Amino acid sequence: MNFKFDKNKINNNQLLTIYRSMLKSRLIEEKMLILLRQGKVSKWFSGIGQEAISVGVTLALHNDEYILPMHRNLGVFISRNIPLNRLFSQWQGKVGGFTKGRDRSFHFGSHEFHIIGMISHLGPQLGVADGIALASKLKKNNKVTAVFTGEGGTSEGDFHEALNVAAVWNLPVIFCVENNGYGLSTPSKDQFKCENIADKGIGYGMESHIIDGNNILEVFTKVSEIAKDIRKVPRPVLLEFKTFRMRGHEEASGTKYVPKELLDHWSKKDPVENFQIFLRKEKILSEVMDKDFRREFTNEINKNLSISFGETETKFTLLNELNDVYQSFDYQEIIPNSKKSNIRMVDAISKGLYQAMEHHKDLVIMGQDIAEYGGVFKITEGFLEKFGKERVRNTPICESSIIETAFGLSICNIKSVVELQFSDFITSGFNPVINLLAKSYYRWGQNSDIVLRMPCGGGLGAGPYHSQTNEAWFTKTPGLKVVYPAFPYDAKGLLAMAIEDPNPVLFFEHKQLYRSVYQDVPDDYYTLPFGKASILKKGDVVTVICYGAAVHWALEVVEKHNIDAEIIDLRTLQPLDTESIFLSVQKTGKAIILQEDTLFGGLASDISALITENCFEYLDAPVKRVASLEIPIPFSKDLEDNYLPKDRFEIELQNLIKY
Ligand SMILES: Cc1ncc(C[n+]2csc(CCOP(=O)(O)OP(=O)(O)O)c2C)c(N)n1
Repeated sequence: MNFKFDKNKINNNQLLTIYRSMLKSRLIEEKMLILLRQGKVSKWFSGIGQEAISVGVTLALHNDEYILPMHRNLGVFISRNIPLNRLFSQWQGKVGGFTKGRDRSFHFGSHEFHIIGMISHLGPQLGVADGIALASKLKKNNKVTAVFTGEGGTSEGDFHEALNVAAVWNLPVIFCVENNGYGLSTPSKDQFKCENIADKGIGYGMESHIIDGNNILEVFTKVSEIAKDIRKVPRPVLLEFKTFRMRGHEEASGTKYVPKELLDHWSKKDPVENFQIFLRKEKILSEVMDKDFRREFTNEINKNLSISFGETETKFTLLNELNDVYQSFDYQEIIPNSKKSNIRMVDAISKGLYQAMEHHKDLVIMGQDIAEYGGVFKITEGFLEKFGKERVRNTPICESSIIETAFGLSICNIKSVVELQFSDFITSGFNPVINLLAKSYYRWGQNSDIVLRMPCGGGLGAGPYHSQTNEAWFTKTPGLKVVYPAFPYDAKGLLAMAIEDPNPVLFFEHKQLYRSVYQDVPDDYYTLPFGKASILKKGDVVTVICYGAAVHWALEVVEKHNIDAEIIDLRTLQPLDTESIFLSVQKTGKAIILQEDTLFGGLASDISALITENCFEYLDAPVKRVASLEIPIPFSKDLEDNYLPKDRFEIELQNLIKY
């Protein structure tokens, strides 16, 4: 035997439960390897040799505590007793799985089993765990969250951010690093420089431990103790489990690059075999019992496989797919009373957010410098005093992790608003927006009840990294909603709507409009519907389609030349009010689209294509797009003025009228 097993106070029944979970995982794996060779499952990431970690961690937690496993953690699913037929169907993309055939292997979550599965990008799991743990803290339910990653995944920025946020906020998360020697073909020495991953805990101000990941009783006992303690004193703990990956990264890739001596060494430390020998020696497990368990599991596996094989294949139906991209909800317009005040855009957004915080008692807002400082644009000034620091959260500079945290909150039914200091900085949190927020509802029914506030736009001489208007990065991603108001009244009502909506919304706030545009705005809380453009001016000779700051340029130019133009302010870009656009173009016969973004691949291109496809017979001229130059937005005034499209719009509009 290669371990010293210490039973501590674990009773015989518990010892057998632990053994059964490991054995069942092993037998399923062995079966999967056969099915893979027969082409009956598509890919398999083996956890053979690592079962003690998945099983030990899961059994150390309460069944209603969330676990976020990775691709080798079958033992988590088995220890939570997920019906095998559902797992098998999931792996074959069948209807009985967890994703309606939309995602593969362990890429799903299940609230019923308190498991949140991974996306392919590895690292984001860690930040999502922060969000679930934050929800536990806010709800004061003394629960622990455990999240897994491989040692390869610890090289990702997400790992650093998630640990940092968890440490700063004292979140009750157990970060479980399975150090199995290789990340695909890359050995640990090429992955990180320090001797132990656990050493990184010091850098985050976090308790950390090294655990023998092949010794199930060490895993179970240590994690049980730590979890018990964290429930009393919430804090993150980093655990490094030393283990080894006994098979290839995935089955097709093999293990040619792994020295044979390493495989030989670790095969002697097989967690299932060694534990079986121990239980036999201790006379807790007899040979007959062991055979019975194996027979029982083999029967269970075969029976559930035949259920799953017998299931029909998932079939494509257009409406089924399209209807699952966004969560539907019952929209009730909230109409304000008539009292109004003349306020700026910045005040409208601030008031809208403030009233939303009153309206939704759990709503949490997060962002850099938003608490005492009130945010760089002062939108949240005074919020901390009114709503307290649990709900108004200053964040470290960790865009990715904070957006992942917001997703974790949503998993626990808590709405959140994240303020990006500038919309430009969303690039540092792009992955979770595109891959978690946009796709989770379609993949496994998990909505992202999150609003990302995006102060954006040029005209203020702020240079290439504080002036972009990057809405087109998101309008092309199914699953996201994109709002871009141009007036205080719209901004307040649409922000309230964005927060009411259970889907992820990117809410663009043009910085140049913050303090330059005034309007009479209802004092009360109210909502405005998405997907309804506003016709700012009726006209017969040309339709001008615009949004954001461009709306004000269009109004100015049209007024200056006294043009009989119909001006449409889109207000929301996704959903897009195509009906208003088409009706107007069918009347005027001419359309010009003005956008602040650079031309190629911007929203104007799609609107132009839509008009051409749907209103061709009504057109008296080619549809015209006017946009910023195809260069990064420059800093100094003359460069920026010429980059922006306002002057070119003035010329092009007149050309179009003359056409
Ligand atoms: C962001 C990202 N980069 C690369 C990959 C491809 N990839 C998938 S798993 C993997 C290795 C992961 O290694 P590790 O975290 O140690 O986990 P292990 O597979 O060893 O369990 C790689 C490179 C990915 N999925 N996501």
